[in-house]
Amino acid sequence: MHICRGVQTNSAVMGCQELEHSTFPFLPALPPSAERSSIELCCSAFYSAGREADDEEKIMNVKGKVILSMLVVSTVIVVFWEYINSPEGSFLWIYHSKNPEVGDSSTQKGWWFPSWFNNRTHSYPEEEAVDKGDEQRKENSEELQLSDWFNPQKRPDVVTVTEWKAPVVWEGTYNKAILENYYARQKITVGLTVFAVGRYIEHYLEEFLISANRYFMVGHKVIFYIMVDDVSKMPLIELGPLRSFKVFEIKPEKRWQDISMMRMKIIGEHIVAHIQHEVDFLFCMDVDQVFQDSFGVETLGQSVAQLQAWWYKADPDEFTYERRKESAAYIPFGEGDFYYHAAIFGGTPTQVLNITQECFKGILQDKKNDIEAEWHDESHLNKYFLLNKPTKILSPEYCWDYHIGLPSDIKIVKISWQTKEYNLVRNNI
Ligand code: 5GW
Ligand code: MN
Repeated sequence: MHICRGVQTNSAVMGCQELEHSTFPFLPALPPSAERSSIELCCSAFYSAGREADDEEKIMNVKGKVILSMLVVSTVIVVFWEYINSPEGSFLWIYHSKNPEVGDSSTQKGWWFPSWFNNRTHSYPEEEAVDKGDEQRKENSEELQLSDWFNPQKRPDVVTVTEWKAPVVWEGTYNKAILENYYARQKITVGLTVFAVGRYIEHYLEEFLISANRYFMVGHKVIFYIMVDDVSKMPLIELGPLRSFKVFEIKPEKRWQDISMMRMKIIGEHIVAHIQHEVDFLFCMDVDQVFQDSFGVETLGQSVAQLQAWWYKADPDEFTYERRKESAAYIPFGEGDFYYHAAIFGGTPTQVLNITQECFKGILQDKKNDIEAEWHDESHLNKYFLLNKPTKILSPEYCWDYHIGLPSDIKIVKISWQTKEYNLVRNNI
């Protein structure tokens, strides 16, 4: 099973080609005129046979017609067979074979985007209880259940399952071998977006990419999407064989708050324009951090949130959520599950698109109302995940700040924060 992008489109095109190839080669032999010309040749050689030859010509004509109608019938059967075996069971695949150009048009999104994602046979091992209605998934014998790879009892010291039954992935809770085997068979591609604007390029980007090359989704195809304001400053980095990168130049925002917030808009645009066709899962990360250890397939899921290292033990009423009612990011006291860190979030391209679009809507609404959430995009992300619960949560081991120290909860640090040198990196703005 291959959860490849555009499977739908490819199989539709192939279906079309196979059909043409199976019928077309017979066509030159088909036309009655061709039959007749061979019969005429025959007649000129044996004209003395006269009437008999005439009869024979009629018989041959009938034969030709029979062969022709058999071919028509078989063509109809082949077309019908393709029809009932096409994934949609519909002639719509003819339209799917056109690769639609992606733009801002929401009407276009409306008809092809959902069908493309809904028709995959891929299942998400963290979602045993969720999404049971999908017949295709049930039929899939390869389906991996949460209990196949996740054992929350291995870490009784920490919260490993949320109220909505999503796993919180801590070191020791997951079976790496089973997960690796499962995702290797699916030949997944994982994307990773990272922004580096202004001094963040020379300060953080190289270390981030070198470490990501070494530790992010080792053994799987990875595409780094690197957004910079000055392509000429891109560090030269040699990537491993399964890794590639795409660099995009973005225009810098005037206000620093906007650099961070505009990421939501830009990520969404890139998902729609190309990322959705290129990857099965996507992560979005801050650049001011470094991979320290394996950040692997145990982190993959439909929508993935990161616990903020400073707050993972705190009471929700202490969280630095946006507390002003006027903001779209408002979360009242008494509500909230966790404080999520905007430095890492991810999921399937559709889910990440939804995350970024909803957060950006909140940001725009706040701008209209002349208010800015306390922690900018992070406040909006926390509001989003309160309303749309993540299907998987990563423990603070996945994004640790060594300034906290190293409590016994933290077994293996997978990514660590860079020291905040705001005076060095932000004084340009
Ligand atoms: C600059 C000044 C203030 C806040 C952010 C920036 C900034 C952020 C910038 O000048 N250039 C830049 O590329 N960024 C991107 O936004 C980086 O990917 C960065 O990791 C991300 C979030 O900004 P951070 O990391 O400074 O925010 P915190 O919440 O980690 O302190
Ligand atoms: Mn950061």
